[in-house]
Amino acid sequence: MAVENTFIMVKPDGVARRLVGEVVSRLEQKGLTLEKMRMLTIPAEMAEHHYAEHVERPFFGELIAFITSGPVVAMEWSGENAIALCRTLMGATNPMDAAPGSIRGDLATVVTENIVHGSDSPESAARELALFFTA
Ligand SMILES: Nc1nc2c(ncn2[C@@H]2O[C@H](COP(=O)(O)OP(=O)(O)OP(=O)(O)O)[C@@H](O)[C@H]2O)c(=O)[nH]1
Ligand SMILES: [Mg+2]
Repeated sequence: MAVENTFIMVKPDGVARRLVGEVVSRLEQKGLTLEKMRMLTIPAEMAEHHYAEHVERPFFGELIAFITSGPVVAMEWSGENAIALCRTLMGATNPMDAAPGSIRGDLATVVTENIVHGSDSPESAARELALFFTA
């Protein structure tokens, strides 16, 4: 058990569908702590840095176009095991596989528009928090 900080983002579809409060509420009710919050429209170059691990994937262009298509809400959350806990609350990447009760399982239908992003490791969390909160 260790207190972790993680980067969570409500993607453009979640903002457009007025689900920011729903996402924040679920993480707060779980017992996690909201540390920072920032609304922005991500510039293309920043999006390419954020998703650099996916640059070779066939859906990279679609991913960048989508994540830059409107405002997002970027957040830092903390708590015991916050990284894995947030991934569990988010549900599987593809909403078709995401369990009912999870954010994606309850609220999303297609893989590109899956409402939230969450860091997948301590290294990703440090990199993503630096990208969004110290730039
Ligand atoms: N169109 C398409 N998009 C995909 C596919 N796989 C992943 N994505 C998108 O790319 C994002 C990043 O993929 P991953 O990092 O593997 O998934 P993830 O960690 O659950 O999602 P993030 O929290 O957004 O990083 C996903 O959230 C999806 O929106 C795919 O096969 N097709
Ligand atoms: Mg990921």
